[in-house]
Amino acid sequence: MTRDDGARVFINSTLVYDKWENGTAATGTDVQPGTVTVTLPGGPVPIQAETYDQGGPASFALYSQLGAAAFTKVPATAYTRTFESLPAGWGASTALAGDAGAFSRAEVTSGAVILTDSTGTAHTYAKKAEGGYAPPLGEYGTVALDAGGVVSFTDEGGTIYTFDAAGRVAAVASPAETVKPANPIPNYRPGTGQIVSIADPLSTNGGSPATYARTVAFAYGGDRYDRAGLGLSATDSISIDACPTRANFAAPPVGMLCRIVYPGARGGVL
Ligand SMILES: [Ca+2]
Repeated sequence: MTRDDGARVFINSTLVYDKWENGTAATGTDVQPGTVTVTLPGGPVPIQAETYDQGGPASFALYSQLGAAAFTKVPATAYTRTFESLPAGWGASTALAGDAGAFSRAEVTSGAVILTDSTGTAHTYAKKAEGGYAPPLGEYGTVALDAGGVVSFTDEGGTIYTFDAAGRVAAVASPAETVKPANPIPNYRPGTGQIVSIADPLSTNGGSPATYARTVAFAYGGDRYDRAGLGLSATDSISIDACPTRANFAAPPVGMLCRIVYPGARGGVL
């Protein structure tokens, strides 16, 4: 840590750094090793960091060390962000959201289930004293939790969203699909819930698993070609960014939508 003044840090709900006191450690790194050992399960874990300032300058930074390597400040890219594909103030067209991709995340709190749609708007379903959840004013969806706390949500049109344990969309089922399977098929990136492609079900090759000739692909800041699914050809390098940074421009923020590839496009450098 560097801190000015007090700081404490919890990793996976365990207090691992505890200097809730006045003082500065703005130059160099204040190490408090051996206080607590936390075994990390792999994958994202919650980090809670608290700080206060009693006066004068104020600063706060978290460092990590791998083996005997030098301490390095934990980069912003190491943190899992709440999924947000578009900047504030931007909206998603049907091509990005679609009827089948309107909700991207579910969060269970002690008093409510909060659903986030593809525009970043939160829909709070408050827990009722008699059981179940009350929809927000003007909405008529139904939220249910299974024994493991996994959320399923049925919107007013009958579309059923199932979320995984981390709150990301796991499956979307539309009632019309059983009659006339023509709805676009969204494909989500595991772990983040970002939509990576939307396929036209009528362009299926009939295989199992099926592949689709007509697919719109989405790439996000930080993606490489091999992750973005942008239709590589043999001459493309997977080591280049899906959204290359042009001279005099800043790189797209990590996780932010930066490229949409329509059917027939060839993967290549922008
Ligand atoms: Ca201070």
